[in-house]
Amino acid sequence: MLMEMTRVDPAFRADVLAGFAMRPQRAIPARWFYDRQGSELFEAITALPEYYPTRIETALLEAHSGEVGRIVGPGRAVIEFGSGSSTKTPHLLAAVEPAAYVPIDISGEFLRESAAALTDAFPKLSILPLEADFTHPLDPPPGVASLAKLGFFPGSTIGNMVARTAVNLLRAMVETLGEGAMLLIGMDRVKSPDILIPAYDDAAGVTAAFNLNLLHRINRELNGDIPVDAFRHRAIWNDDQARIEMHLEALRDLAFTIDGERFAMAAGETVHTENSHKYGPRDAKLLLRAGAWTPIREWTDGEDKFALILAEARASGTAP
Ligand code: AVJ
Repeated sequence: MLMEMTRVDPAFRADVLAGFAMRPQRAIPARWFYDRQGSELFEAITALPEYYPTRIETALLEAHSGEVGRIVGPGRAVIEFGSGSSTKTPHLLAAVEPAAYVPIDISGEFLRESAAALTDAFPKLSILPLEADFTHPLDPPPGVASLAKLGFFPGSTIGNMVARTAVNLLRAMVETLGEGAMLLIGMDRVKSPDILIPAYDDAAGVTAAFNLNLLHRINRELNGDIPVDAFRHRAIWNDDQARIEMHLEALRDLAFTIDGERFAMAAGETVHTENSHKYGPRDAKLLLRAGAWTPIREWTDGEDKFALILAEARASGTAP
């Protein structure tokens, strides 16, 4: 039988080996969650009763895409950063009437399937998927060079970055999207840990499976022998940094190898696998301004759980 061999991704290998060796806190960047299984588990998370962000953001897009369309006007290229399954995108595309749609995602197979599904819904739209890590600077496809751009960065993915990385990315987006660019971004609000913790530690254990899949992925792709059953998922509210942290905690003293390198962890030690920063109304706008975007309109749900913000790439003026 023919086995499909997964080539080793050198960036994944480097981040995992460095991450397990990191002191005082072991940490692996959250983008490595999204292999095929991880992308599917994330889709399952978005349907959980405890995970409110996707439902609220989708409802905000349903309710307000028309207004977004009136502000930004037709004929732009919509560039979506971290498109995943693109489930929220149809509302926006229908209202904005873009000339082209460029979904960017790190999970290529997933990206192409989602793009194909959108082609059926928007047969006349030029869809140009880009398999890339959008945290690095990138060039939009040559076909959209002359079009004004609308960046679309939903899901509060910006929350996965610490402030300085988020600001660097927002500034890189100004460069990527060019003259006259606008950005529609979703940002999750600060709220009670009684709501936040269950959203990241659901009763059905889907988020736990999503977090633990990272260890399975390491075993699959980097020839690891991590005893995955000896870890448990943890979701912690870090109030000082206004973020949910996900960790994988060793349940006993452990030893394992990854690509021939040996690691040991003591019972209770964790690997930090994700940050999900939350933003108050002023925090959100300050972050955008620091990233060279001027907020021009904001929509939230009745309970102010999640915000959708439209910004444009122009200086806010006034004194230096
Ligand atoms: C990728 C930012 C949408 O931080 O809420 C969901 C990922 N992690 N549950 C988030 C995630 C655990 C998620 N986003």
